[in-house]
Amino acid sequence: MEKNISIIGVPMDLGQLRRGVDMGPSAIRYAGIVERLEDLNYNIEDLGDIVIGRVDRKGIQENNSLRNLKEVALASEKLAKEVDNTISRKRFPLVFGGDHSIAIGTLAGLSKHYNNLGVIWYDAHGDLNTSETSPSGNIHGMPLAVSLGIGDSRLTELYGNNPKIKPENIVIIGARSLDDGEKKLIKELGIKVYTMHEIDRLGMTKVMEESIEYLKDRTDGVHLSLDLDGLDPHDAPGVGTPVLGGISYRESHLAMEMLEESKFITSAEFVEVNPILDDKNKTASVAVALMGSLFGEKLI
Ligand code: HAR
Ligand code: MN
Ligand code: MN
Ligand code: MN
Repeated sequence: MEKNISIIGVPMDLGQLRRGVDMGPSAIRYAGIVERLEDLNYNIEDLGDIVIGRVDRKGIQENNSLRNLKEVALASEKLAKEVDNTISRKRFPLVFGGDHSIAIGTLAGLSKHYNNLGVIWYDAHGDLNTSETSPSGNIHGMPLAVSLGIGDSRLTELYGNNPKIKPENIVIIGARSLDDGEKKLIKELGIKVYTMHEIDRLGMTKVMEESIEYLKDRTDGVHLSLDLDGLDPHDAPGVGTPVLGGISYRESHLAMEMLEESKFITSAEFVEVNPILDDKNKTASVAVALMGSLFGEKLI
């Protein structure tokens, strides 16, 4: 793992309807991420937070098929630039959300540096909706589709080349709430998915072994996009769209440890931490603990 890490906060809450997820980056910092990584001998630079435009409450409540599109697109551009610069400076971008719409910007920035960027999408959801298939109009349910070049051009074409990633370079882990349009897209594009069924059936060890094997030779960098709702709500209650029957805390540590051993993760983001819905900052603490494992913390 690159020993120089740059933290980028993205206090974005416009990709969905639950207030409070904009406080995610603060909650993660408050849970001690900088000290945790410094203790592992990383050089940490905190770039602060991307400025998110405000919309009036009416704009948020409006039943739009792409809610708050303008502000989400603007923030994505800013984030893309910051991520792009970070890689250019040979540092590891570590992005804190914010709702998952921010992955549009992260992946756009990363795409300037890789021809075959791998993506591990650790999530209860597929985030493969478009304005046509979305049941909610919430952009946080769309970032993976957008990055594949599918969806509104104001999102797919931001920050240059389109598409940003290829379907064969994606692995989704933890899915258990997929909309019909998402299932259809997964089949059409042949995206590799480990739903909770496969995790139950094979165990996390095998799931990670297979995922690493699958991505290892076909990619020139691998981004981890970890939505805290991939975990079971018992372990990560502070998320806007919890889904029962998720990945456990220990299984998640195992996954992070195996990714650390693989040595192929080149960027990461931890999203959907909502301290307002949380139980004493538990979810941010879980995020920090998982980052500990991802960056090489050992139990002994
Ligand atoms: N699939 C639903 C939608 O599009 C719910 C998406 C919830 N998304 C997240 N990100 N929390 O994974 O609205
Ligand atoms: Mn210390
Ligand atoms: Mn998500
Ligand atoms: Mn999710």
